[in-house]
Amino acid sequence: MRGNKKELADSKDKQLENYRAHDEGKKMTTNQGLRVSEDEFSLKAGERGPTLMEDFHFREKMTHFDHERIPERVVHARGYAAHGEFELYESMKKYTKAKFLQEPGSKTPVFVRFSTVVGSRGSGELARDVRGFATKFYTEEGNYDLVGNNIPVFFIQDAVKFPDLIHAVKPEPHNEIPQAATAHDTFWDFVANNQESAHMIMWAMSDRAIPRSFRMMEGFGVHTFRFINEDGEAFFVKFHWKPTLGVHSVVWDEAQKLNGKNPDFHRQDLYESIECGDYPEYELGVQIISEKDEFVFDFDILDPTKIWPEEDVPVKIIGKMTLNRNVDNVFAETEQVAFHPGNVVPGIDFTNDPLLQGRLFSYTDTQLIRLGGPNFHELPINRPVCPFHNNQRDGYGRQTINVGRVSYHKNSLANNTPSLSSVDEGGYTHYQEKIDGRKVVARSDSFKDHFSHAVLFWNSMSEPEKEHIIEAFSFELGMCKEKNVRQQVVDMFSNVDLELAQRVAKNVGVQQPVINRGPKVKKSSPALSQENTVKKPDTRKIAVLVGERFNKNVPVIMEALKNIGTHPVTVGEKQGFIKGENGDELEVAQTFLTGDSVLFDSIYVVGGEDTSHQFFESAAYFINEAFIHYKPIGASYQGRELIEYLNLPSNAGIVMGDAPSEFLEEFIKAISEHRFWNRKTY
Ligand code: HDD
Repeated sequence: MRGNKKELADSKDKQLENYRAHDEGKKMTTNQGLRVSEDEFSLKAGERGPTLMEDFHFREKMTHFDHERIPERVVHARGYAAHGEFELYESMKKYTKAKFLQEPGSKTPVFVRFSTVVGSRGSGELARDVRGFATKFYTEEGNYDLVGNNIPVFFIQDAVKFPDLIHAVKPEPHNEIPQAATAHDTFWDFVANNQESAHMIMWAMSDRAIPRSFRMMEGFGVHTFRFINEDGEAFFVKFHWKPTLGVHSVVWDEAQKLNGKNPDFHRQDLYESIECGDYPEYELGVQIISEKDEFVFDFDILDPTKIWPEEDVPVKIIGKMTLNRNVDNVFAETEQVAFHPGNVVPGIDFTNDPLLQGRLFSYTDTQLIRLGGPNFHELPINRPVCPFHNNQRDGYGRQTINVGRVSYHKNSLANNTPSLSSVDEGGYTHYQEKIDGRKVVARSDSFKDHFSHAVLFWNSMSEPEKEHIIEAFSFELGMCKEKNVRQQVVDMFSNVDLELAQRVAKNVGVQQPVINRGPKVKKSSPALSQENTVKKPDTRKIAVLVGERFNKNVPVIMEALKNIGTHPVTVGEKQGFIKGENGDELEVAQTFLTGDSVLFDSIYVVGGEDTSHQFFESAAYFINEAFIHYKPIGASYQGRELIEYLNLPSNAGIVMGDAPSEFLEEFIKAISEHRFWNRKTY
């Protein structure tokens, strides 16, 4: 397809329309198209007799049901996805010939699946875990998949260790405990004995591993890839997704509670944001290093446990992805989508990163078992939007009807078609990197420094972020039963920072290390700290705690909050309508039973003149929770009395006021701040 811009942007949606079935208002039939007259009672020999084999409708319905499940992904089983488009800001012609990166303003349809790594398909979404961030670009030259994570480095350097890593992190095999958690002995035993994981562990213990929303996390291609331009010149490249809402997280206590209050918190947030038009946006950035600079850094640029500090290699923003459509059917799209880091287009190629090289095998292999055969590329969600022709044939579930008798290359019966494409015609050619070496089972010496970037990360954290990391280590190791494992990990991280290791040691009852044998790194990278992220109030959810005879300004303030793009939600004692002092009505959207402070970014307490003691008790619980989670709290009218009565130990992030415009100005500033780490909570 070599269509115009608009056609390309809509091409995936149009293609999917051919496969959509609209069942509503239709007659029920069997899968053979036979109209069904009864779907409640099976065919029996007598009213109270046994069901008969000849009831083909029963057999078909039951058989299909019995086979509804497919194996979940061996990792990243719990995920959620959406459609969208990628728009290019600036041509990348200088670096790559990839067609979708040539013309500013061009739009490419995308499908993005976010996921946790460790848990099963039904697990809670607020696990402390890496998040998958996989994007399929349906380009006119074929599908390009950027299969990344929200953390820019990985646990291991060579793919051959991936099964070991995953065996260690998954629930322990003798009792299948714990679900969706790294806080257990086998994982930390792996870490201590595979110290290349040090840098990634620092990220996993940081707030990055408990994101507030899929909409508020970065994405990274992790590996170093290659760009190749029309002239055959190559560049090393790393990919970044930067959310326009900034990078934000929840606190660990909140994450654990959220898993109970709403284990679907992240998917619901994504789904509802798209439904209400708060489309998630991420800018695409690239870091580029020319081939001649391959060896100028003090780390190996192919090592997937290293970052390219943004201050040294700036991230060039080249386009924006907007997610603007939810799927129609989660199984058909989200579950059956098959990503593969090896799905590339001309102008994008691999490097010798041994982790990437191994991934190139694993993804097709896993789809074969998960999707039941080699034809998964024919599933609607996986089909490229450009035509595809080759001599591959048959296999389970084959849908394409290849016409003609020729299914081999070369041939004369079909004029030697499907024919090959020259480079000029868009034929893919692998970059001709010169390789000179012996076949060895080895790790390059340049991959052997495991701690410098872990220290760089630690140095870059703000004080509150450092505290959270210490708490996370203390929680995780605290859940390990083997003292020896706890001791090994503490000793390992004394190579990063002695105080970190000592404080964790104290918390988990092992000996405090006394020497830091790690690298002496003074450098920091401000881009790594969430303190320096974008802060704005947009799309934030505010619980408005409101009761009978509320102040007449409450609806006015709520309207103003809506107008600036936040989502105020009324929370009260009972569902239904309540009356204000001037007779105005407000509908209570959630009760103290169905809502909870952890489900909101902020709370606004207004109460009412006729609220019960019970209201005050429930509101006090909300306020206390929001307070210990460092959230902005606003209060007006009777709400102010309640806050004063509670006598909280700090007023950081607490905005009180009755005059709407002054109150709003301060409160909105507080909401943008997201959390008040300087709040004393005890
Ligand atoms: Fe992987 C899935 C990301 C290393 C083997 N991986 C998977 C998904 C993401 C990543 C986002 C879910 C895709 C989806 O939503 O369907 N994986 C990564 C990143 C890695 C990484 C960023 C390191 C930089 N993975 C990695 C290695 C191997 C695998 C080293 C094996 C050699 N990954 C798989 C897999 C999965 C997978 C087993 C499971 C389901 C699937 O592929 O489709 O093949």
